[in-house]
Amino acid sequence: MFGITPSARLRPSPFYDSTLKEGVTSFTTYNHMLMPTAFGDPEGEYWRLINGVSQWDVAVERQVQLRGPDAGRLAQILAPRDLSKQKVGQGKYVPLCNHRGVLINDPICLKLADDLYWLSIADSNIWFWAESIAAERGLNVEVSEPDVSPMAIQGPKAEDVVAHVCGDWVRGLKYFWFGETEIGGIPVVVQRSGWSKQGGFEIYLRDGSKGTQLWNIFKEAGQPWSIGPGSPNWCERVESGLISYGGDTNSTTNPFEVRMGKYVDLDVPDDTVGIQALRRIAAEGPKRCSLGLILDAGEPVKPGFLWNPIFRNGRKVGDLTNCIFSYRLKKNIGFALIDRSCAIGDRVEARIDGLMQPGALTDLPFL
Ligand code: THG
Repeated sequence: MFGITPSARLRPSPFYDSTLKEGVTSFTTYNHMLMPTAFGDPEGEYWRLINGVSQWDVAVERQVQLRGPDAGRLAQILAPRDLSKQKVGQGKYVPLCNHRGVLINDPICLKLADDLYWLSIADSNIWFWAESIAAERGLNVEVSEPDVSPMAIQGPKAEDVVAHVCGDWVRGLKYFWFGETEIGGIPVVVQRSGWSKQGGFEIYLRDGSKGTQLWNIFKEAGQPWSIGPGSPNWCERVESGLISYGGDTNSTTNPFEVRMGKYVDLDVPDDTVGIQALRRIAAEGPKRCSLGLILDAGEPVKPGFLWNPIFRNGRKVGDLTNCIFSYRLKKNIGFALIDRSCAIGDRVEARIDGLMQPGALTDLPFL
């Protein structure tokens, strides 16, 4: 359709050549990089993730590294979730909020050592924010971006593939826990994680010059399980209720509204960014909540632009932040960010592409 002009602002992924070779057909932009989103067979890519094993270039999940004696203090200042019991080798999913309690990112925080943390970030600039906060609070910590690029191996067969490459120790990893190792001399971190609910691992490549080599090691090792290319899968993630920062959230969304309240600890230290606002929001009760919406229309609906308005009895009550035809449910489903007065079972209408689409509110996740 059109090309993309390279520039210094667009960082290449170490797996770019590999995904081209795999036949990538579209990309999206994320953290000033290109992320593959399709390889020409949407339904096949979906079922490969559900039934088999899928290999993803997710180098766009860039790392913000905190290193120094105050790294742990800085992590706790940035994240309104209690990190005091986080162990070396453990990851935690953390909301990051601004002074108004608005969600500004939702990274996984990896603790590599007492003085070394990575925030594996979603699509917003956290480096500037973290570095300024560290300096203004006089902390002894360096904020930087290390040479680290994640690749995901996802699906029910992922564990067999990763164990075949790395050894059986990976089978013992608990969710979000990780280990440091080498694969054919290539330094990596192997974590049980990934943006799907089908199980799997992320391999954080620590040498950007070895992307093609690492891709091919997993591609070859995965042949007995019919591994193939894929990407964070929109259909699967909506079915599974995974939130996309910047997709399902905007400049007004707080964590309580998008089912992230369980990752907020209101008793973190008072100098945590946003905690005063979060305590106030929690006390007043959030105004909106997230529910699922299942449309009556049985044929795939073209969602057009997202954040489609939702009406109940003719009054606007919220927004449909995504909408997709579910291959497993055979229905159009999406997330409704909606007024607290709405409840599971309510009948509503979403205006999509100029048409009113009736449906019912339901619990999340769908599956
Ligand atoms: N992996 C890594 N970095 C990432 C992502 C990832 N950075 C960007 C983005 N994804 C960050 N956002 C998420 C969102 C959800 C999850 C992980 C990262 C996730 N959530 C589970 C859930 O909601 O059910 C489990 C959370 C829990 O219970 O602790 O996995 O995918 N490296």
